[in-house]
Amino acid sequence: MSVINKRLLGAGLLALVALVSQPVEAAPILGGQLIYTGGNVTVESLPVSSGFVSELGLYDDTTFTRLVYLMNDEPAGVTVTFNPSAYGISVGDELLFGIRVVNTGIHYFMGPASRNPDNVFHAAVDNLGGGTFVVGFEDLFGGGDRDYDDNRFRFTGAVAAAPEPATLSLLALGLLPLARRRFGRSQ
Ligand SMILES: [Ca+2]
Ligand SMILES: [Ca+2]
Repeated sequence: MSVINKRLLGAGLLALVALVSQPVEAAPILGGQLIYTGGNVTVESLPVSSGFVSELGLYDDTTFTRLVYLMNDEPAGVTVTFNPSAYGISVGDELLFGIRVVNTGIHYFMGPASRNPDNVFHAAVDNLGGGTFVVGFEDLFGGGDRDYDDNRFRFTGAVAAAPEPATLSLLALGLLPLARRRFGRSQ
């Protein structure tokens, strides 16, 4: 491996470390997902920005049926603590939260846009660090103004960020050519 390639690979690895160890000040991630780490999860309703009322629920990540109703989005400052394992969630499973907009009856989910009836992202995850996550939802079909603050909930406790597929694939794209070059030259 040339010195330059070694430097590039080193830079790539440093970037990887920086990305993995520095989620705290990142912008909210559209389509972000949460995973269960075992124990209780606490959720608190934060101030809303919407004319609609929505219900927050925990959903099954394969059938997208609601496992439990947790709370309405209003008023702010309401706290609910629950144990996801009581609803069949295992450690390492996705904690799939969604909303049911009471005014329209439509359910929207965290994670990929393809889960939603309009094929649009409906939730953004803000990793505040220290195991605290704020999830903001968009409550209009088609995404509306896409401000992702129509209702917001703060999660703490047995919850962690799922690896971000977009970040991982970008890293893979960046590092793969270096690896190819390295092995190509050694022959
Ligand atoms: Ca909105
Ligand atoms: Ca709004």
